[in-house]
Amino acid sequence: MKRQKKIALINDFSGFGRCSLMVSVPVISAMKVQCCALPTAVLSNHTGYEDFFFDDYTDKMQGYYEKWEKLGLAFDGIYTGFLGSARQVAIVKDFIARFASEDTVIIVDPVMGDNGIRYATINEEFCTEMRRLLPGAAIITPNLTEACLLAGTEYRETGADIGGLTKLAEGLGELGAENIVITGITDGSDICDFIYTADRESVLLRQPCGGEAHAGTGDVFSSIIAADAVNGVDIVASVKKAASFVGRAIKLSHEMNIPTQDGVCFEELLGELAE
Ligand code: PXL
Repeated sequence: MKRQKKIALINDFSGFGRCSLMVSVPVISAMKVQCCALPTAVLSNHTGYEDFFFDDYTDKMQGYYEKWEKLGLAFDGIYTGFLGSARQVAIVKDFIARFASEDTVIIVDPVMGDNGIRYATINEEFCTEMRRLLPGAAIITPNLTEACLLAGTEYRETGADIGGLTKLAEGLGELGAENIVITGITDGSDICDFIYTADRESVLLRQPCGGEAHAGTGDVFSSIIAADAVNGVDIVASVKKAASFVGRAIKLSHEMNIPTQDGVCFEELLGELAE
């Protein structure tokens, strides 16, 4: 009998804008993996909009997951995304110490910025703290901006420069991450994803860019990676699947005139992930 896998999702709840938990829960559920959500913050909409309501959950998280501990919960995967404060890094580490077994896969999406710019709530201290989540992470999924912030190097659009990307990923490997997936690298009219595997092989995947960058695509991408990871899917195959799904979602969102801030209309394609 197949045992259904279970992931703890440590991420914010942004009511509008198709990102974080509002994306991860449907995507991972469609892939038949059970989702258990630990909110890091509650927002009316993501921070890419001019104004947003922001309720930081830093002081509530521990009391919340202590009840999970009382329930005796255990997880096949722990997937972390947007954190509401630098202090939450220590809280997430405590969560991992309490809930991860040897077999638990840790997936860290170090949500910090895009296009060389930090998100509104992310400061320098936060980036420094975030490095502490890399040891023990089986997979990390930074975009190029986040990879540079973690490595402490200046942001530079690398294009498909495998040498430069390998060097960047090596630095993140030295900080403790096992598989490093650098997402959404623009190279001319293509969009590339770079994988620096646990065996320290460099793999670059590319596809034609289907439209303008949309908010929340990193969350769709990492959610697919997380669901596959707990099911033991090979990382390169998983990145191919995630990149293809996100690419099609961007193309469809362009055709359906979805504003870029409002995320991608992944709902239209969700059924495909169940196959
Ligand atoms: O999609 C990344 C993300 C997640 N959560 C919040 C955000 C963003 C990006 O802007 O603001 C709250």
